[in-house]
Amino acid sequence: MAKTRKVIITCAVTGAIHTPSMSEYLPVTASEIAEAAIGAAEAGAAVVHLHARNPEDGRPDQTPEAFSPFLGVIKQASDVVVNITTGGAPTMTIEERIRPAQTHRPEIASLNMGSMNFGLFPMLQRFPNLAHQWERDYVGNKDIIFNNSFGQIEHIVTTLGALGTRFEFECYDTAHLYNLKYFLDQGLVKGPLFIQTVFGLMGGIGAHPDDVMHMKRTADRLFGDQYRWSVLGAGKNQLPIAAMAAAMGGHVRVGLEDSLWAGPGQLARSNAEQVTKARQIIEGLGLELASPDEAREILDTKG
Ligand code: KMH
Ligand code: ZN
Repeated sequence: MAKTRKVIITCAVTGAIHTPSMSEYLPVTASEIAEAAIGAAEAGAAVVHLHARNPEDGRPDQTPEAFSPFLGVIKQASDVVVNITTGGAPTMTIEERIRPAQTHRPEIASLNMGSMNFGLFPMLQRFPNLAHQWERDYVGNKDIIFNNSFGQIEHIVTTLGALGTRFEFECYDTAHLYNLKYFLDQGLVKGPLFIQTVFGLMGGIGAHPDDVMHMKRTADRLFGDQYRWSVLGAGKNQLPIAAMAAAMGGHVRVGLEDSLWAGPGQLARSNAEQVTKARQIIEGLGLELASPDEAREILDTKG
């Protein structure tokens, strides 16, 4: 009998883009982040992508110490694959961004494959009543450039690669796939590459089905069978993009980092709620969820 294809759900539980006033369900404290990650794993996520926040006001916090309390709790409770951000927040320096992964040596770290404008400001129209001034300054900033130069990318792959960390290569446009191809050709990264194609963020590629097809075709042409394809749709695009990719052989990422929503005008009450919705789509297509150990095998995290 043919084996059923296994689909990896990654859950990005809090991120650095959404702010606490946008949703009371956004995890902020270490215990909220731990609870959200464990809940997502119990609902079917094989990988959790993690950022930390200052518990006082919810600001992104990229100190290694901010990650320690929830990493310990998650490890105790679950065998979920841990993925630590090196993106941090687009306002942080590369040295700040790399430190949590350098310190905690996760199985996976995110790696953003190119610089781009980061247009958070349209969100201000949807959330005019942000409680903190820092939130208004951050979201309202029209000059955010997400800096990921070739030198910075090389610094991350060599520093973290030497520690045995594998990468979630975040590609927000086709140029980022070509950048990744350069690093592959130079022998600085090795397959299977876990490529997270990102759709619908202002500054990156759109979220039209043609955009998804174009990214996939380009990745197929550049990487053949040397990559594992996953998708992330921002905001309302989250589940439609997940459904498309799951049907086309991809893996999916959900979580409150990428979308606060469970449906039109309906805030997701937890990360687990979004994982459950993705799971229903995947299982409805006759596919199976990958367990954490199956994800390790698919992504070759053990090298
Ligand atoms: N917020 C996502 C669109 C990172 O943490 O390295 C991208 C992200 C970046 O997850
Ligand atoms: Zn992230």
